[in-house]
Amino acid sequence: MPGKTVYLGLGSNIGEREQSLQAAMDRLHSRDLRFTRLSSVYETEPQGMRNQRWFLNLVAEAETDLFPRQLLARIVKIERELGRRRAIENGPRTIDIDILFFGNAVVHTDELTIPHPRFAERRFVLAPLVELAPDLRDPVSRRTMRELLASTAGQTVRPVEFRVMRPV
Ligand code: PH2
Ligand code: MG
Ligand code: MG
Repeated sequence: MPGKTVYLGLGSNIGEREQSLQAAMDRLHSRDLRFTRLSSVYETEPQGMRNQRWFLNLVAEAETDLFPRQLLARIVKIERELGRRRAIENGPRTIDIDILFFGNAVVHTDELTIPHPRFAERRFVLAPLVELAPDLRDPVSRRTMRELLASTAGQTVRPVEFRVMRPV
């Protein structure tokens, strides 16, 4: 079964950032969440709360048979296992895993908003997304990732050599 195509955004700015990204990918991968492609890893200037270490960010594409709530439950469990403490909004974290898109679904519940509510203003999401899916359209605004990237500026993101290996 092909399932739905989802895009996940991963970020880390505490501890061994490379290791946290790889560990999160390894734990997420499963028979019902199959990674197909990964973007480069970027070192990115912190947004929201600026006085913290720079992040490593990447975007992963996967096929899934899960429902959005099931995927979220799995993500929260893995964030906890990797030492994530939910303290300060936009503050430092060992690992953050965000659902950016879930097929063309638009979801608004207390626990979950899809597409991710702030993706369109974040270069640390759009730069890696454009690598994978430049023509993907936001189901809400109908704009492509390439168009949205062009309208964000003044946020430094730079690809680094380190690559996360796709779990198989
Ligand atoms: N995540 C945030 C807030 N700010 N900045 C960067 N560069 N990368 C992130 O992943 C990030 C952020 C909240 O999740
Ligand atoms: Mg998050
Ligand atoms: Mg986030």
